[in-house]
Amino acid sequence: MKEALMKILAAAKADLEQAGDLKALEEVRVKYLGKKGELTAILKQMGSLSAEDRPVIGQLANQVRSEIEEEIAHAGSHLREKALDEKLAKERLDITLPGKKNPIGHQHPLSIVLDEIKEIFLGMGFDVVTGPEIELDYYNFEALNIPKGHPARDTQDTFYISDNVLLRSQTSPMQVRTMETRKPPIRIIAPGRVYRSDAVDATHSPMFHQIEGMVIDKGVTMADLKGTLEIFAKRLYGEDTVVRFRPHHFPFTEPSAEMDVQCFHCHGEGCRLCKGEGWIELLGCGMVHPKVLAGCGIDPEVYSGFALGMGLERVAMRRYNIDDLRLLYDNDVRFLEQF
Ligand code: 2U9
Repeated sequence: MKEALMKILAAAKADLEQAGDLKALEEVRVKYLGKKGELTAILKQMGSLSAEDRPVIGQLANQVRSEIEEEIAHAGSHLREKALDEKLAKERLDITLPGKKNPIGHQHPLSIVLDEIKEIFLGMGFDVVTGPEIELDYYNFEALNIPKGHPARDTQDTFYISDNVLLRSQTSPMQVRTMETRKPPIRIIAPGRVYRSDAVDATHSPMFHQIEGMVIDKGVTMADLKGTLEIFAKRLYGEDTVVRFRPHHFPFTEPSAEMDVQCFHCHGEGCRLCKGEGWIELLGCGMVHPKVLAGCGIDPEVYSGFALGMGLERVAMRRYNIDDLRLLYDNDVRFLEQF
């Protein structure tokens, strides 16, 4: 029994020498001191010893257990220190390295321009109204003085879902809905997506964005229209912007006009940028047709108003000199991150 105890002590020390990490150390502890360990097995045989050998062997066995436990404790503190050093070495943070740049998003150019336009009108006391993109024929055409069979319906190549339900081809329906629900004075802009059955090319898309506006009150005149829209153009393109109004026709406004801004590159002389015109079209506008007012329950004898409409893509493309509409919808980060 004595020789066996000495052998176990030597073997345990040898195994502890080989234990390279805390997991191996625990295996050595279990091998010798565990319930089924080699030293535990010896201690279980103590009962078979004579009365005179038992105390001697018992004392020796306890000495061997204590020595193995001390060796394990020593090896454990060494291995824990080694593990900590390895961890610190692995997780060493070189504070001289440049910080990791978290890529931040960019606003889409259409959103940048839309926010600017909204801010200008909000600054003039307008509200922003939004509404359904799937609309009734009534709000998209009839209420705008465009009865069934009117040629304006064809030119707009509208997406019909049924006889009376369609994808709105302009945001005008929101103005009709607002006139039905609010009493004048009304000052609103209606931005949003509109849909027309156009083949996709550098200047056309079946989905694009419009911003329309409307002012309804007592005594509103063409002078108010011109003054408001000139201020809008100056705030959008700069205080030295020059505008002009050309007579036009829309079924929902009378008189109607189109407003151009003088080419900021050639100041009206004509150049490549403005295709030799000297002027660049910005929006359409006009005095709200009396039939449209009446159709919405607003007495044209008491109230008058003006309306406007512009294409958001056109403004953005001109602002950023983008020559292909499709770039605005491709979601190509190489394009979008420039804004
Ligand atoms: C109501 C009454 C009048 C909205 C208007 C325009 C002129 C106009 C086009 C600009 C480019 C549409 O995106 S575009 O193709 N729009 O020129 N829109 S006046 O007039 C209204 C709207 C609603 C009840």
